[in-house]
Amino acid sequence: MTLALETRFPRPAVVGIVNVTPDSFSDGGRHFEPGDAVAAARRMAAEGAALVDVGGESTRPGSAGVPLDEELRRIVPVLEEVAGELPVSIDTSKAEVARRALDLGAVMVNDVTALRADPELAGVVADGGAYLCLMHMLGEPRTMQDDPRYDDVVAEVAAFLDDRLAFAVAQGIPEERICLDPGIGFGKTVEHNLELLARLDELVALGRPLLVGLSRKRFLGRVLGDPDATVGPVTAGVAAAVLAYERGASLFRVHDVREHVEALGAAVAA
Ligand code: HH2
Repeated sequence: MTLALETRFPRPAVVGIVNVTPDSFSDGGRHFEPGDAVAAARRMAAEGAALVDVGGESTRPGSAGVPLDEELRRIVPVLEEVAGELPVSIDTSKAEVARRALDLGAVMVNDVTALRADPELAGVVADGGAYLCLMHMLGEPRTMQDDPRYDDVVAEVAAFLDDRLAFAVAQGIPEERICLDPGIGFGKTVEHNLELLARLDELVALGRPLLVGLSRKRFLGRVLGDPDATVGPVTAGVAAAVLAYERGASLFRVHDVREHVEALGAAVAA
């Protein structure tokens, strides 16, 4: 029997990012060699990450997809080393990648399309007894930052996540294994991201743990006055994560694990 997600990963839980990609927006290529990715995953776990999220496909604004065989070629050697040893999440939208990752010991699937891209992914998650993260995205990575518009971004993201949660449950994935994510930066302007953070309680009210990905995102550089920023400062991401924790977020997908573990540890104690 699988524990409820909130029991297995009590808040605040830090999720370390291991992008096995040459072109990720904030750590582009740093862990592209399997040995580097394995070392990074082990370091993050030692620094206090509750999970490490391994991904072989970049979702940066403007990026195109990666073919299945290339995504497998990137992530399999890394998962062979760490997925039996550390709690691992697989950042993928492809059922076949998720299946291989779960076979190798991954415990969670992080799907930025919220089960919209691959009709077989829900079944793989259900059959594998895996945890699942459902994220909101408007459009697709290639075009999502081309003038995104909402009437009420928070209400629309909440309605989307509620709908995708119901879909996942209808596909046989127990609700207690699912967390939700507003998808900071995925088809959102700076103002949309700030509005989501300001009204995070409306997403917490959906009743499932909330994962937020703020780490190094470009809007953090832009709010600090650099209109061309492509990466946000680590310190700004840490501050935003602490605020999000105070507003009810549970999981924090981050590049800089030690900094977040320390800051969130202080936030818990204070
Ligand atoms: N952000 C990114 C990728 N995956 N998954 C979830 N659930 N939430 C997020 O906010 C999120 C995500 C993008 O960040 P990064 O991993 O730094 O870059 P890339 O997608 O280019 O690998």
